[in-house]
Amino acid sequence: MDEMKDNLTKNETAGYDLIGDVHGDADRLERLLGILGYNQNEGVMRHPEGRRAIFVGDLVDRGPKVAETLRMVKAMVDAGTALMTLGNHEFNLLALLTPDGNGGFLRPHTARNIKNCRATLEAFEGRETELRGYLEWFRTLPFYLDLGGCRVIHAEWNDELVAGMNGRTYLDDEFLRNASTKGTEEHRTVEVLLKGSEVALPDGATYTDFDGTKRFDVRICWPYPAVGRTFREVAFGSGDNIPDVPVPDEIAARITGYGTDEAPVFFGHYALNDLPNAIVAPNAACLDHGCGKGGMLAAYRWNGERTLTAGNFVST
Ligand SMILES: [Mn+2]
Repeated sequence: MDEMKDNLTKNETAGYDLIGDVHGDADRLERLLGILGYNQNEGVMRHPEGRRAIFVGDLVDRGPKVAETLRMVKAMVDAGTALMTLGNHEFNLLALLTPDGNGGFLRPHTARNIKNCRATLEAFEGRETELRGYLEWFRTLPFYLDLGGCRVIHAEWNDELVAGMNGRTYLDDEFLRNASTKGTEEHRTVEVLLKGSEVALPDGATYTDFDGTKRFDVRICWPYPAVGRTFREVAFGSGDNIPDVPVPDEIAARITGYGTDEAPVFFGHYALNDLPNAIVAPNAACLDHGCGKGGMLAAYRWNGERTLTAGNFVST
């Protein structure tokens, strides 16, 4: 018990409920918050004991109720009953709708880019001003949360890149522009923190992911060092189709793993809908269980523990 208390900051003794990617499923979110003990009070979901919900990002796209999801979560953040980090889907939407100053947008309006945001764009058809308000809100959200006793990031925690942010935010126009431009440090930072490290398979090898999409890269299970392991072993998610050949040393050397002595880290993004829970390391858990892709919405009730436990997962 003492260890648990030590790991909660003084004003956060009530604990946190960390919530995975919602992707527009407002009904499931309301149900999950209900299971976690939150209830509606003056239009805002609140926990009677003062626990706070922490969203790992990706509220938008895919689901049937994107607008309702944003309304519910923003109300919680505004009232101080929740915190949120930005996901790659919010970042992409922001870039898609931010003019580049040359008649285009920071994220080009290709058919594929538009398709990825379709559910959100349709949800706000005729209500563009309201959507613009949410985009402004996204820009105020952090890249990551370091809450002392635990950390939250959308995809991958990387000490060096987090330190390299040096206090910059999405409100910085130049940051936003550079982050949308391949080859810049800002682009690399956003790619890793919000989408996670990927490595190319050797010699044109491919595999088919859960979506049926042919992939040339694998998403790396970054909490573990990659040295001495195969592509199948280092990949996130179901890997039977992934070639079981060693990751070349020069690539593996970049994936050093998440320190076993570090504070627990919570993330989303990887849609691990084939796992009952996703404590990938004693101090690292993935909360994206495929909500909006036919999977579940998951949460972890954190009370200050350094070693995560399956019994604290809740999903619906
Ligand atoms: Mn994501």
